Amino acid sequence: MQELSVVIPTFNERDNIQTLVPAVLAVFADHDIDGEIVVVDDNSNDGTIAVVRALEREHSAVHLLLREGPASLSRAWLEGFEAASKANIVCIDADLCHDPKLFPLMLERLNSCDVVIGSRYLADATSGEGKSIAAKLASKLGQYANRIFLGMSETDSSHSFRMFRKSVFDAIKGQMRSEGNVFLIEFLLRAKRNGAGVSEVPIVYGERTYGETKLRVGKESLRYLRFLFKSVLMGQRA
Ligand SMILES: Nc1nc2c(ncn2[C@@H]2O[C@H](COP(=O)(O)OP(=O)(O)OP(=O)(O)O)[C@@H](O)[C@H]2O)c(=O)[nH]1
Ligand SMILES: [Mg+2]
Repeated sequence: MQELSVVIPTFNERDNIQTLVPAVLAVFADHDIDGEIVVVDDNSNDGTIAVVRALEREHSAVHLLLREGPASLSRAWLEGFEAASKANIVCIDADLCHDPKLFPLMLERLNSCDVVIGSRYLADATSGEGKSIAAKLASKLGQYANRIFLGMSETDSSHSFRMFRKSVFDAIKGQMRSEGNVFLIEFLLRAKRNGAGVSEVPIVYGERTYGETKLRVGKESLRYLRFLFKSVLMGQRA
């Protein structure tokens, strides 16, 4: 039986988390996975907390981790990974853009590598049209820059949908510095520099139906440029 902690950061995702948690539990049951779900919430004010508390009461595999202090997606990932009790971790957005039915394939891949990324850019992947042009452009340019300046060979080095051995996280967690989405690139860079083997699977990247995006492209791009500049200056390549 394979172990899996599913870490889901949430900020105002009531309608999505209500659908996602049962879908994840169904994948655990159908594929005989020894799984748990860790929802890391930043004090949502739309009823997300009440929904997750009710799911927590109903299913022993569901846990709610309520963050303290200022909201931070990167801190939510960090604290969620830290709280995960299983040998493998998968990081997934709450907004139903990532399909938990891919977990068994990703787990199988983990038999021969340490990190599996759900890629939006592999040949067989498909991506919804819902994102802004700025978000799409920033993501694509970031992929090129990561390849050229950081020596990353992956097609999607910045995506949140990824599975990894807990030991990969444990080895690098003390070095993680980035805030926001750059956390994901720093995670991969440090994991690779630490010898982790990385594989990618193509995904169908869905569209957000309920709730609003929290992504601020301008702010995230500035954070990214700072990170890139620092990494290049310090000679940090994959
Ligand atoms: N705990 C926590 N979760 C957050 C925070 N910001 C975003 N999230 C969650 O992180 C995930 C990704 O956020 P999104 O707003 O979907 O960002 P995105 O996927 O880049 O953009 P869209 O899919 O276009 O909305 C979702 O599950 C959000 O609820 C935060 O500050 N704290
Ligand atoms: Mg999203």
